[in-house]
Parts: sequence; C-alpha cells; structure tokens
Amino acid sequence: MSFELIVATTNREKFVEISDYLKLDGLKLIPLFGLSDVPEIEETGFTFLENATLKAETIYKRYKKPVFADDTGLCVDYLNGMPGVFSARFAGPNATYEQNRKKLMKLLEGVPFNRRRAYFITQIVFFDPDGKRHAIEGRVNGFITEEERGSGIFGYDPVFLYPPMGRTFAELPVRIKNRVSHRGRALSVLKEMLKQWL
Ligand code: ITT
Repeated sequence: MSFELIVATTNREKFVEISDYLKLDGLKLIPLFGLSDVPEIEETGFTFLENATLKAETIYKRYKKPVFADDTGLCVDYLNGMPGVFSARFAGPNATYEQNRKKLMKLLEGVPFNRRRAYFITQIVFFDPDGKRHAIEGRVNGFITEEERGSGIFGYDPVFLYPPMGRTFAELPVRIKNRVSHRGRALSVLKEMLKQWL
C-alpha cells in the first residue's frame, strides 16, 4: 500500500531531517510549504504536547489526511528550562536562529561548563489514516558550549554538545544526528507505526 502523510511544519531544516529519516517505500511526505491555503497556526500552548496537538489537529481538520506535527525545543537547566516552548521566538517574534543563539550565549556568559546542562525535546502528534491520535516524545541530553561549533546552521545545533560523540549537532551530518537526536528518537517510533499502513 501507499499513502501521503502531511508533515505539519513550515521549517525547512526540520523537514530535511524528517525526509532523510522517514524513507519508506510507498510513503510520500508533504510539508506545509507544499500545500495551498494553509491555515495560520499560532503556537499558543504552554507545553510541547499542546503545541504539537494544535498544529496536527488544525491541519488534520483542514485536509482530512494523515498528518504529524513536531514541536521541539531546547531546555537549559541553568535557565529553569528556558527557552523551552519559546525556542523559536526566544529573542523576539521574528528572531533568526543566530539572534536566538546569541541571546542564549549572553545569558550563560561566565557559567561554568558543568552547569550548562540542557536537553532537546521533540513531541510528535500523529493522526493516523483512521483518524486516531498518537503522541510520541524523544529527548537527548547534552551541554551548551561556550562557543559555536560546526557548519550546520539549524537552530541551536551549533551550541548543543552531544557528549557521547564530543561534537555539537552542527558538526554532525544529518544522518548521524538523526541516529541519536531528540527528533530521530521520536521518529524511530513513528517509523515503526507507519509501516503498518504500507
Ligand atoms: P514549525 O512549528 O512550523 O514546525 P518551528 O521552527 O516553529 O517550525 P518548533 O517550534 O518545533 O518549530 O521549533 C522551535 C525552534 O527550536 C526552532 O525554530 C529552532 O530554532 C529550534 N530547533 C528545533 N529543532 C531543532 C534541532 O533539531 N536542532 C536545533 N534547533 C532546533
């Protein structure tokens, strides 16, 4: 069998990672930028689950097709979990990745390495072909570096050190990042579920 799955994201870097991971015969992924008349979705939730649900539900209601949304954030212990659900707009409503990272680095100035613990979390909400809702979470622990490292530019990747590899996520190719990351961990569960319909 085959089916089309909408990926309720407008984030191109995220979509690159998702497409690389969810390569399955018969599965066609469609991002929001591949659709017309896409409803505006405001991420007004206070949790990743609320925001992922909001995104997936709005798109499911609009297109009546299988869909999943990914809501992700970086939570820094020293900042009591910030930027968290505000990760995309940490430095302001239309902040760039670089502005967000600069703000984070400023807030952590002078903070020693062992107090720079952080984790990425991805919450996926999936509406399957029968309209049933599934929630999946993926996390990865690490540290915020004192300087940016790597050529990847996605979000906070240049400042997130993954200790088992001694590299920041921006120093890892997409395929390797996907093997160990918050998103990769959540996607591995989703991938197994998707196989039932293929
Ligand atoms: P959509 O809601 O349209 O999917 P978004 O960019 O708003 O796009 P999120 O709310 O899930 O997506 O992500 C919040 C921010 O967290 C995002 O803008 C990036 O700055 C950062 N981010 C998400 N995933 C990341 C990753 O794997 N590595 C580094 N930063 C990431």
